Amino acid sequence: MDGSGLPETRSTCAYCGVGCGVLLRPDGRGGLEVRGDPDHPANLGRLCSKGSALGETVGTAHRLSAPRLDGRDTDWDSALSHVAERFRETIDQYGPESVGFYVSGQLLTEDYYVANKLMKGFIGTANIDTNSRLCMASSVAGHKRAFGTDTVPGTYEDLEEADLVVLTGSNLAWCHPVLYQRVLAAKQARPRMRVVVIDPRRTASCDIADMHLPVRPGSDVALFNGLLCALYERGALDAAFLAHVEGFDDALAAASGDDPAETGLSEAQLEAFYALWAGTEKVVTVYSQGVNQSSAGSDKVNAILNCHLASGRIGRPGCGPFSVTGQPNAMGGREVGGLANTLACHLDIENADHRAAVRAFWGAPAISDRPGLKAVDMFRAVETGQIRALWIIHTNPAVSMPDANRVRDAIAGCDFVVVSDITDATDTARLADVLLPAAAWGEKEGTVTNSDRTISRQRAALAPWGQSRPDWAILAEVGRRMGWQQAFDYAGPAEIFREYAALSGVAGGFGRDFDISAHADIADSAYADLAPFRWPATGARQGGRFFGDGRFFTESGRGRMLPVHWRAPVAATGRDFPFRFNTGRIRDQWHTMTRTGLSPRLSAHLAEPFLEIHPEDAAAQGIAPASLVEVSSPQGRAILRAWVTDTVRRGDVFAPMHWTGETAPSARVDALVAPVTDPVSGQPESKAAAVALAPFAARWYGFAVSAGDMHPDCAYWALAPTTTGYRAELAGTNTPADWLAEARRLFGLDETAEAQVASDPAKGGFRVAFHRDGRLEAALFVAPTPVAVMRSHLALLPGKEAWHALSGRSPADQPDPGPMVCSCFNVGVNTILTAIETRGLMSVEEIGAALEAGTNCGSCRPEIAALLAKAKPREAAEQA
Ligand SMILES: Nc1nc2c(c(=O)[nH]1)N[C@H]1C(S)=C(S)[C@@H](COP(=O)(O)OP(=O)(O)OC[C@H]3O[C@@H](n4cnc5c(=O)[nH]c(N)nc54)[C@H](O)[C@@H]3O)O[C@H]1N2
Ligand SMILES: Nc1nc2c(c(=O)[nH]1)N[C@H]1C(S)=C(S)[C@@H](COP(=O)(O)OP(=O)(O)OC[C@H]3O[C@@H](n4cnc5c(=O)[nH]c(N)nc54)[C@H](O)[C@@H]3O)O[C@H]1N2
Ligand code: SF4
Ligand SMILES: [Mo]
Repeated sequence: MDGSGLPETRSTCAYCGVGCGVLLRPDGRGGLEVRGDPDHPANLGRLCSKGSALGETVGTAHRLSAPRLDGRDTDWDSALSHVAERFRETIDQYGPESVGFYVSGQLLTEDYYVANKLMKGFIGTANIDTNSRLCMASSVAGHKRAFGTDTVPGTYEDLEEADLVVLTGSNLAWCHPVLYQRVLAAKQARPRMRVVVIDPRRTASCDIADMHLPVRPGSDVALFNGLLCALYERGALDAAFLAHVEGFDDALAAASGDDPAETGLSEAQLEAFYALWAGTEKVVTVYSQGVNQSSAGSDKVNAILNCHLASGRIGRPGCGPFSVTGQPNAMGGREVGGLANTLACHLDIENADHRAAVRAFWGAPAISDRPGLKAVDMFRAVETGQIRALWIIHTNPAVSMPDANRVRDAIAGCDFVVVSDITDATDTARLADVLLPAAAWGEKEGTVTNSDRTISRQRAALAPWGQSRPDWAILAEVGRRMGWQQAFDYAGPAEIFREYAALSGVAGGFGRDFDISAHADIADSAYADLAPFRWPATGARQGGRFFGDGRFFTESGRGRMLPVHWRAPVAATGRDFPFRFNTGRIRDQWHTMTRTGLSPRLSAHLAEPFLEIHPEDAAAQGIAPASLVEVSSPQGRAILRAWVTDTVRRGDVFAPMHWTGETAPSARVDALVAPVTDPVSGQPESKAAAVALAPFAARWYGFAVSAGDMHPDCAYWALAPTTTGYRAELAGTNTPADWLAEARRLFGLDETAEAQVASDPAKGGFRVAFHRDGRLEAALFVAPTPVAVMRSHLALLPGKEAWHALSGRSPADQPDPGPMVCSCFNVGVNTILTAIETRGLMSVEEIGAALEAGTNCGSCRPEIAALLAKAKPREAAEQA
């Protein structure tokens, strides 16, 4: 395909917890060609839009290439000595509790293992926490309460074999797209399969739903408590399985005290859901951040687990609760014990025998005997000065933590901050005293565990960028320089993996679930070739499901049902802050966009931060479609584009979490979120802030395209890459005195760029297009109301001869494709709508055949279906 002749390297996708296998081949230009691995059990060759675009996000000039100390490039030796000395000095002077690591579920297991060993065993404090606190902590807590360990009982095949798949607080279509496609394919093959989506919003996942329950935010416990009562009343409990379960009476008594009406659903909706669940033997309940990211997250998890335990719908094919993990190695991080309240290999920090065993295994001088600070408390301790040296690895907390402005200020005020990242262009990296260049995905080696306990290799297909080094190597070197030469003397990831597998055997000896000791002696060559496998992996046991046999990891050996009660989100909505602020993900961006945000095709799907708001709420607040909204909470404010839509409930609004100081500084949504946490798991309530809305009083709105960098300086801006350069949305409260001069400043263009101007001062309109050597350099469109120009057409023009650009429209012979729907084949809304109208296309398949849209990764199929649904009634009306 590429002529490079190089063999393909088998690896695993960099992004979500589905953990798809990929085949990588260098493209000879520093990038990679990426395709799905047909032999990987998670995806069998499929990839979603993000996985398909991985090649566009590697080997770019955005990379950090050398260590940096106080803003200046330095060598590794100086940087690492400095880090080791400052941590050592801080510990000597203020004790081990004065330092912290904040790491990530995107680290490879080997990286994570070294970080955890260094902190818990050698520095001797458990002040290591991870962004998994913002992600999986409630599932971990719920699992441990019910099962005695943090175990995901089932496998992906269960989602295909189930007769009922319930998605609660999961937008699987956008966040676990390949798993979603597996469900979709199973449903097409077996039409009696039912899908229920429980989500306050009507999401893309509802495309395959037989039932959508738009619950009141935070009310899942009431819903599942109602289900438990319904299972009891309908005789749908499993008496034989209940013999292996304790706590049933208390759980049922608690459940019967809750009123399912708290969900805001009608009697009929509740009855239909309960009847379907009770009447179906094979049920899988998939849950994700709508469950975890809640001040009642752990109780939500246990309310779900209660129903599966009581009905015996667990650990058998097609049955079970299923917590889908977000990050590529969220599971691996939990397994190594990377959370502040876990130890290693599912051993418990509070258990003296476990501690002694791990300490002996590591030959460690110390072992932390109590949980460390969980993320929110950790940054609070940074703020108060209790933590004086902080190392942030593979995460961007200045954006993703609740109360993000306060967290950003706390990091800025910390005595000593080390950040390991692949780029310096992040809100957090900008605050570092020492910035360390990490080797990125595609350049480093290790393992990850996906949502169904499958451990796969990530492998390198490219040399590390510049001087960058793998995270494990950076951590191990600091460990050695702090004086623990032998404990951190690793030759490579294979050696770390062997040690880790051996330690898991120690855990297995304590009867823990996580045991991969079959690999404790794995040779380097076997590690290099390691094929995906599901844990456990011991001499006696390989993979499989847990708990179908009624054996659990609690002290009694029985599963545990918990009495839980519904409670409302902590931030009360009321007169001052009447709206419920929900946040989450969009299809084509990954978190803080440091990688997906580099891809023009991924950025074309949704190029700007937005706020979904119900039409009646928008009307009542005087918010016009496509205008800007000012959103405020007691913590902060944001400015977002209004997306008026009835997919949200009245009173709820939704905004994506992705935009940052780098891409849209006034759209950092975590600036609005209160640092409220679940009392058991410490996970923040990221989806239920209380906010007020008001029209943003923009004096002018702008849209710009440019071949080169832009330097926006106004109240609102959002920047996105295009195939020709950049595009930006702009808005301001002050009108520049000289628009032409302002445009030259924005684009960094001097007088040598020829300006073509059209202005209408009376109406507040101004347009300028800059040309050089007959080619368009940049163009700016300004108006007193949201600018109406053909954005996707204009984005194609920079670098081309385009004297018509100033008109803001495409010439008749070049139709405007409209906003991007299919990012694999660059097919826009207008192209699809036109094809539906002029060619009479009736199905997603027909559109695929005609335009290719939706035929590669399939991530956009729900959107194509929605366009069809919209277009068809119109067609019917026209024919009538
Ligand atoms: N495209 C893309 N995919 C990703 C990621 C990404 O950044 N981009 N990130 C990955 C990561 S780390 C994670 S953790 C996963 C997250 O995957 P998901 O959890 O599926 O994603 P979210 O959009 O955060 O939230 C899911 C849904 O929860 C709903 N929700 C909010 N409040 C409630 C509630 O009270 N009850 C219920 N039942 N639902 C509620 C929201 O409306 C939202 O639709 O995605 C992973 N995959
Ligand atoms: N309001 C709100 N807030 C949320 C959420 C939400 O739904 N709503 N979701 C939460 C969840 S579930 C999650 S998981 C978090 C995610 O939030 P973060 O973890 O903060 O987001 P990322 O953008 O994934 O940050 C990863 C960082 O690692 C860098 N990086 C990439 N590769 C490497 C590497 O190989 N080594 C190193 N050292 N660095 C690398 C990237 O450039 C980037 O800066 O956000 C949480 N915050
Ligand atoms: S579903 Fe997409 S993002 Fe997730 S692992 Fe697979 S290809 Fe990567
Ligand atoms: Mo996550």
